[in-house]
Amino acid sequence: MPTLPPGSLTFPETPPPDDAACEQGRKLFAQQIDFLKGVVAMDGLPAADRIEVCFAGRSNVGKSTLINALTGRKALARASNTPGRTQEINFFMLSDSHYLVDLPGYGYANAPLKVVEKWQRLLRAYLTGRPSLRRAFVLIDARRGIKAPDQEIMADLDRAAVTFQVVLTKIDKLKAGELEKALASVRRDLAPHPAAFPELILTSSQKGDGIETLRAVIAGLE
Ligand SMILES: Nc1nc2c(ncn2[C@@H]2O[C@H](COP(=O)(O)OP(=O)(O)OP(=O)(O)O)[C@@H](O)[C@H]2O)c(=O)[nH]1
Ligand SMILES: [Mg+2]
Repeated sequence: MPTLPPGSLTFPETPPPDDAACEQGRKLFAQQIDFLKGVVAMDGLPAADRIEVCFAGRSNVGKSTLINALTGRKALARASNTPGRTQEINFFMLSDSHYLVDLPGYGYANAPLKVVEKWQRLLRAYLTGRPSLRRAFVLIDARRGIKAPDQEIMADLDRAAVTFQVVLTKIDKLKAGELEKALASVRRDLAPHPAAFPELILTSSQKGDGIETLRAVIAGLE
């Protein structure tokens, strides 16, 4: 690991939004939000005509739960303890300006191989070939850190030059010392990725940490 000059910190936490940014995020997410459709093939994608962000990550990392927390809706996106719950690319329309996209998880070995391969192909095609995708949020379970399947997705995003931002999930499950350790390993693992947005968002959908920040970040995308 390269040594850094004192005081410099790669991949710092996204600073809390100022009042104006906070209000912008709150307003955006207070608007009408509806499920549009579940997509199983690239030709089923809606027109790429608005700002789009997606939530990618290993199965069970908390993608659907995070979308519910952002929108303040308990069961907008289907979440569950059963890995592999989200099996389609689910589009949610936020006002008429944004799409939020809930993706099927990767790294889930418990489904038939053919099915897994199909999702995987679709996921990659979407992540690397969607012109309106402004940012991919790659969710990482704070307890687990970045694993091989995450690295593969990140490498795809690097090659396609799609900016991705890491969102740590379930930070409520960590003690303060554990969080520091988790952050250090995530920072180290992200360093080689040119497409990684240089800030991290720490979240707990359960406790609400980071939700305001993430709303403001999404609202700030152009
Ligand atoms: N403690 C805690 N649990 C969480 C948090 N976020 C999600 N969970 C739990 O993690 C489990 C998986 O959440 P989901 O949102 O379904 O995960 P997913 O990434 O959408 O999973 P797939 O659709 O299978 O890929 C559920 O039991 C959630 O309640 C969090 O911030 N804190
Ligand atoms: Mg899901």
